[in-house]
Order: sequence, then C-alpha cells, then structure tokens
Amino acid sequence: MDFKNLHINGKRLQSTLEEMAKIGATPGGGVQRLTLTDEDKQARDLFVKWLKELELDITIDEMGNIFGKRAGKNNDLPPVMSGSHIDSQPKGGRFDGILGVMGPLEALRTLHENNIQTERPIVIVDWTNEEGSRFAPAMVSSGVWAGALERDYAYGRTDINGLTFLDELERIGYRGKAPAKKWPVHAYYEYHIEQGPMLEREGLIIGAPKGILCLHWYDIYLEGEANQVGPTPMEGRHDALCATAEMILKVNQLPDKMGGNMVATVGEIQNYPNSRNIIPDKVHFTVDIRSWDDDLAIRAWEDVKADFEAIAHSRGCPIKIEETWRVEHSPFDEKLVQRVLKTAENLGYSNLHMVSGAGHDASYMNQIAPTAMIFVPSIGGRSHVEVEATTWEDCEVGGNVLLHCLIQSANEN
Ligand code: HGY
Ligand code: MN
Ligand code: MN
Repeated sequence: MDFKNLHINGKRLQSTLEEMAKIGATPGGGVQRLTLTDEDKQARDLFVKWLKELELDITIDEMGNIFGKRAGKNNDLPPVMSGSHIDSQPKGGRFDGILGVMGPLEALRTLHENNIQTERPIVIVDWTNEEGSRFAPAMVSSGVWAGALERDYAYGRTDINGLTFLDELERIGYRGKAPAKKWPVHAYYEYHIEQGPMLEREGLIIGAPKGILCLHWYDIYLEGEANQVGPTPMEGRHDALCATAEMILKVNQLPDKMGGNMVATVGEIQNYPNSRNIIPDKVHFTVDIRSWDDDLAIRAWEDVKADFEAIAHSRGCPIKIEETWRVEHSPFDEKLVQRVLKTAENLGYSNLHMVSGAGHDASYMNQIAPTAMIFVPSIGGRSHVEVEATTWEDCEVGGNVLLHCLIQSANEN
C-alpha cells in the first residue's frame, strides 16, 4: 500500500492537546500536572479512556507506566514503540511531554480509521515522572523499565512534603501489577517540542537530534547558625545563605571556566527558617550539569565541589553533598535519525540534524533499542514556562513525520 498521501488529522491532534491542557490549567496559560498528583491522575484517566476507544491492549506496570499495544500481523515480532510523558513542570507548558503522547495516539487513530495493519505491533507509552521536579530524579520510570534504576529506589523518593513516590502512585490508583521490566523493542521514537531556539532561528520545521546531553544532578545541604539579625555582628556569622550565594555563582561561572560545551544551573533552593530577621541556618539547593562530553561534566563537578568545600570551610557552614543522579549522554541510532530526516524530506518538510539539551525518556530507551526523536519548533525557544508554545501546523507536521516513521519501522523485518 502506498502511504505517501496518508496523513494525520491535525485538528483532532489539536483538540486532544487542548483537552489535555484543561487538566491542571494555570492562570498564565500553562499547565501544572506534577507527577502523581490528582491532575496527573485525571490526565491519565483520559488517556486510558482514549486508548480503550482504539481497542488497544492496555498494560499499567508497577511504576505506573501506561502502555497501549496495537496488534500487528505478526505479534511475535518485537513492537515499535513511541511515547513521552503526561506529567509537567510546576507552571509548565501545554506541549512538553504531552505532544509526545498525543502524537502517537493520533498516529494510531489514523492507522485505525484507515484500516492499516502493520507487520509489527505498535506500542504507545506514557512514562511516569519524566520531569523529576516533584520526585527527583527525572525519567525515573523509563529508567526502571530499562533496568538502569532500581524500582525500590524510585519508590522511596520523597517530595518536599515527605510523601513517597510509592505513597502517591498508590493514592492515584496507578500502581499496576505488571513488572516494570523491559521487553524487546524494535525501534523507539519520541516526538517532542525542541524546547530551545535552534529550529526557529534556522527557520526549519523538523529537528532530528543526534542524541541527548548527559544529565548530572546534585543536592547540596548547608548548615549555618541562626541568630537575631540585629544584635549579631557581621564578624563570625555562619550564614548558610551567603555561603550558598557564593556557591551559586561558582556554578554559573563553571562553563566558562571549563572552556567546554556545557551548561550548569542551580534551579531549586530552600532556605530556612526563611525569615527576614533571622540569619539563615539551613539551605538546600540543586545543581544540574549537562554536556555531550560526560568526562567534561564530571571534571566540572569535581572542580566546583572543591570550591563548595572551601567556601563551606571559610564560612563555618558544614556541607553535605549528594551525587543524586547521572545519566550518560545518549547518542541515538544514526540510521533511525537519518530515517527521521529522510521522511521529513520526502514529505516536503525542512529539517535539521541537531542535539537535545533537554533530557527525555529516550535517554533510557536508547540503552535498549534503536532510538530517535522528532522535534518541532518552540516559539521563542521557550519551554518549562506557561508561555511555551508551538504552532498547530508544526504539531501536525511533526505528527505526520512520526506516523510515517512508525509505519516504516513497523513494516520492516
Ligand atoms: O530535565 C529535563 O531536561 C527534562 O525536562 N526532564
Ligand atoms: Mn519533556
Ligand atoms: Mn520537561
């Protein structure tokens, strides 16, 4: 069958995204669907309802990952898989993650209504807790499924209120029975917004990243000495927040200092007791270091850790450091990446071979199957913000590229 003129229903994709954006909608036009919250549950329930309408074989595993399997002519063959995440950042955007779940849903709907049966089965997936904002680290459930992280480690992670991942997974009723254990996958595609400025800057539509940077996450805890701000002389203070301020600037200066292609960010901080007339005595903050060069990222960490220890010592603020999480850089299967570029070309879409600075579940899927991603432009290069946006036309274009990549991979032996 010639699939050349087959395309997805862009309006229907748009309406599923608009439907999902109502769940956890924020006043600024974004969404807040933190993992394992009621909003996450509501969106999951809607997703499962849509999977049932397509008569897919639905599996929910012990990490709450949701799989929908569309039978192929030969169900003994390893499936082609595509998915992303329904959870969002606090005050996040309406496209990050969810486009990569609604995209394959739209592709399966298109196959269904055209009675197209592929050789191999096709599996769509929603990965639990890709963002890692409420429960660090990120991509934890694809990590467990791929065998890179332990289930019970993930279960024990706690949010800022001390609730565990397991508590919340059970509370929303998505702790499935199926083991979160990988099975053979023929190819994995993840459809996602770029979350950066490259495609828009180059005036191109489809991005095919060669892979994803390494992500290294650290948690830093500082102890100071609380006191009344008025009578306590500046001399001899142990101000945990001042120590932190020095450390944050060291992180910000790190990429220049290391002279390599990397980024380093402090994104989260808690300061206690956080009262304007008490000298802070406890601070927790996070460090995120990313690079295509894992060794450079590790050298950078060793360097800034030494600075942290020197600052902590000079200010008399004992420091505790947790090397929370590392996922190495993920070079994708170049053949599959070229398929994305070629498919875009054949469909008449401009395209760009690039790299992903954002982490994705594809980082872990890349450890067990040939993996590639399909990017579409983020307006203004913005993401993880309420103003995150991508045009509906570009969403449709990316969905068409995904549809044709899925068909090609699902029909190859
Ligand atoms: O951190 C990331 O890049 C992803 O949003 N989890
Ligand atoms: Mn994402
Ligand atoms: Mn994200």
